[in-house]
Amino acid sequence: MLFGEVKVDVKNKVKKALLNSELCIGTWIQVGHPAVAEILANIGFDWIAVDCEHTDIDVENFANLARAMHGRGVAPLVRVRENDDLAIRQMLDAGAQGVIVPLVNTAEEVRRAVAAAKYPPLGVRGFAFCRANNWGQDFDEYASGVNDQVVVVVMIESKLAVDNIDEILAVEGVDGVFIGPYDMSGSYGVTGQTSHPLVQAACAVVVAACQRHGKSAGLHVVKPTKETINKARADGFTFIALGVDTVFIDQAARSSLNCI
Ligand code: 3PY
Ligand code: MG
Repeated sequence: MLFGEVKVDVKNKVKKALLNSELCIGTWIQVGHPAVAEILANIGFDWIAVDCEHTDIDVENFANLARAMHGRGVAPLVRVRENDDLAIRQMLDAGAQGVIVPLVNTAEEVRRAVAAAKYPPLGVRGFAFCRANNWGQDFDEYASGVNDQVVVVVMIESKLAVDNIDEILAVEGVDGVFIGPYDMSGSYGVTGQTSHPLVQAACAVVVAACQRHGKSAGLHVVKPTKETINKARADGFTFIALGVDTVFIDQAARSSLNCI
């Protein structure tokens, strides 16, 4: 990766995959228990996103989930509760390697998310001793390097965002976009019908724009099956979240009971 004449060594494997539009598979946590994080972290996903938008998972809870993932080869990401400086800063300070920012509709909103995730001069993230820099032991190294490593992905979940997709993708510092199929379906007036032609056409517009801008297209395959996963890949998505811990419990328990 080149910034001007300076070659940056991207060590964050999720960011590297995003910058190269390589397949990068994660999953999603809504149950804020470290045991769930440990189980999922051992399976081989590239990343796990902790969902703070639609759960009561807070910063303390996230830090404990990140501790549970630590050393197991998986990158902890957070779907932050909203596009807010403090919501983003606190999760990065707690050890998130990147943020997935929900309900972003305009380039201005993307610039705000990117600024929140980067230290000055690129952004407005505040400096402090925190879990991410080993409570200050790695302060200098972290402060000087993390802007090039942190992942910033914005969620495309509305018709307005699809209409603005070119301006959104043109913002420097956004590594990719991620479609929330349920909000997207609601925005097109077909709530819950994620396979509806209107939603599918919106997804195709987003993927095509990502390909034009050389950025990664992401999708949450909320209910993963061979068909839904293969379709996501065939449609051109490379940054894919498979399932949700709650959905895995539901699917596995139902299929066990159905064996009787
Ligand atoms: C959505 O479907 O809207 C989501 O945010 C899924 O993560
Ligand atoms: Mg959503």
